[in-house]
Amino acid sequence: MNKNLAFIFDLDGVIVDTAKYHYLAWRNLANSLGFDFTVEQNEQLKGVSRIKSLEILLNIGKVELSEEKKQTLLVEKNREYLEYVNTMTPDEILPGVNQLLNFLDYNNIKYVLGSASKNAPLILEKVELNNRFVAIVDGNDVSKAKPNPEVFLKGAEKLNMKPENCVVVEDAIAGVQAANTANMVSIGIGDANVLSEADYNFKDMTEITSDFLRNLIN
Ligand code: B16
Ligand code: MG
Repeated sequence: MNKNLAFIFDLDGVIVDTAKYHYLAWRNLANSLGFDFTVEQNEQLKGVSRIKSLEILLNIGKVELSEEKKQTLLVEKNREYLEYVNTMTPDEILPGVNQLLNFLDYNNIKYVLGSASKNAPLILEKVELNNRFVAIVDGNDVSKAKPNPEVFLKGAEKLNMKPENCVVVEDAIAGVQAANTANMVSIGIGDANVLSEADYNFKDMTEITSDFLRNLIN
């Protein structure tokens, strides 16, 4: 086992692209409230908790609702979102992910999931990755959403690793900030201009080469 390094993976935008399903469900909800919601606006919801996502959405539509109504809408949105999730198969694992996990397995480097999603266990099951992670830390385990580092610090505990020996792979600004605050190494997946706070940037998971990983390990 490599005792010097371990990985923490975000889920949406890193392992799978569930943002497109979140978008369809949030857009439906927005339409039902009488306003539109664009793909560009959906960027604001990436990595953000479910309740915070609703608040951002309502702010976009300039709609004010009671707490009770918000709870009803959250249940409805999640019900629709899960209809999409239930159609997911291993084909939806993003390119480069399996190769990276295989590299880590081969080098005895442990890894956990660190996601804001309360649906993370189901999603991993649908894409048949549930048995590969040492542990899953998700939205059910934390009280403070990213950019608070709680989810990643809990991940480090599960890995039995010091935060400074953990590498976080994230696609959202809030996630990169959470990793940095936790004193972990941050890898940003996506637009390097958007994720400029990350220690390392890659356009997508296929760009993380074994040479890069070997340098990181050593
Ligand atoms: P759920 P991640 C996040 O997943 C998504 O990026 C974000 O859009 C979503 O609102 C959040 O999970 C909560 O998801 O409604 O399934 O609990 O990127 O942290 O893996
Ligand atoms: Mg994400």
